[in-house]
Amino acid sequence: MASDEERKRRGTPRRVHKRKDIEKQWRKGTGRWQYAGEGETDHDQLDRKLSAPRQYQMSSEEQEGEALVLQTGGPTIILLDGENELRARPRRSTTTGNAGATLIAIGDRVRYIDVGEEEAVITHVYERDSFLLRTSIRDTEYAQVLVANIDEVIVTAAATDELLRPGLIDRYLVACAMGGIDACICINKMDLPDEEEEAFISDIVAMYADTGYDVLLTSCFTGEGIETLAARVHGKLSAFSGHSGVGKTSLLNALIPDLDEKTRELSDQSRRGMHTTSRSTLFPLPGGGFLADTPGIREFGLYQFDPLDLHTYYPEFLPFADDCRFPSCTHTHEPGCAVKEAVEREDIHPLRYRNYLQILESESEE
Ligand SMILES: Nc1nc2c(ncn2[C@@H]2O[C@H](COP(=O)(O)OP(=O)(O)OP(=O)(O)O)[C@@H](O)[C@H]2O)c(=O)[nH]1
Ligand SMILES: [Mg+2]
Ligand SMILES: [Zn+2]
Repeated sequence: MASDEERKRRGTPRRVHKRKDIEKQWRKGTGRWQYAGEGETDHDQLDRKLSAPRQYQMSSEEQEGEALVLQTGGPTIILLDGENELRARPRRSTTTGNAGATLIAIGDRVRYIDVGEEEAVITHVYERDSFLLRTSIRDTEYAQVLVANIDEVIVTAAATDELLRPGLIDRYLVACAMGGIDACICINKMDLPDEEEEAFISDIVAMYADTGYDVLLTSCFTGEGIETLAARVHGKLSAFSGHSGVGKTSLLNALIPDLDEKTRELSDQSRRGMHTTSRSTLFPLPGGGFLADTPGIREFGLYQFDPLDLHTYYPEFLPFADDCRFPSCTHTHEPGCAVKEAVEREDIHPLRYRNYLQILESESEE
């Protein structure tokens, strides 16, 4: 429910409790104010209408076509029929089947009208089957859809101390699971680690493989794993997502000959936090399918996070969670916690448990 202040701003009346005199007074007034009776008041109805996605009415069937959104975060580009592309813009009356802040994301299916001069106007955005959402860590009210309707997100990291952060990988995996998208993991720059680092990486690979995630190891420099990656994305809609500098754009260039997207210059390597890719783009793959490049993300908040749900996104916790003494166990401090016991026996990888605790802690700070 909206706060009183917010209602004042929107001009929505304050909720009035059911009382006979008020009810009568309203009935004398305009129909709009009539009391709705049990359960829902007119105010509730109005609130519901305001927060519901706008309904779509097709303007004219011959005039409109369907398209796939290929690019956002610069000019919006839509793909019409598998070949032709148009620059597109939403109009003020664009309707959507989706609640939430992001009107158009890559992977969205839309209806459009060709308005000439190689421009299109988007009239409607279809409801999304799945989406990858992120919020700003500081402002968790506001969610951004990074990609929509994607078959698989390739959570990308790199084989260096700084860029192999299982904590961030876990956040991505949880966000994908929350949004209904399959995920796999790609560790790039496998030409870099020495023997000792390789042992650490093998441990991480085994940890994720044990929980059921596929892990691909790649190098854009030696070509290691590129064919496996190509087979993985063939014919699907996939997206790279991960920290800036892990080599998402480089991988894309390796998979799509002649693409030549801009990657970070070697001399810029030390400039931390510099993002080379600033827009999200879906590129057609040579053998069929699409692959998205997205801007690197350093911080990643989870939208509508419920601490009691987090363990459901850790598949290897589930068999133990049933045996916890308390049904609402958060697996942090509770006595008789079977998850914690499993961590002690190393039936659950301690690093995964540490990531779980970190996500819980950071998402509970407000
Ligand atoms: N050693 C090594 N370096 C790589 C590899 N792949 C990419 N790089 C380098 O890593 C740097 C970052 O690569 P990008 O492809 O720009 O990384 P990105 O993930 O697209 O970064 P953002 O666009 O900022 O999110 C570049 O200097 C690449 O040349 C690799 O397999 N091995
Ligand atoms: Mg990039
Ligand atoms: Zn527990």
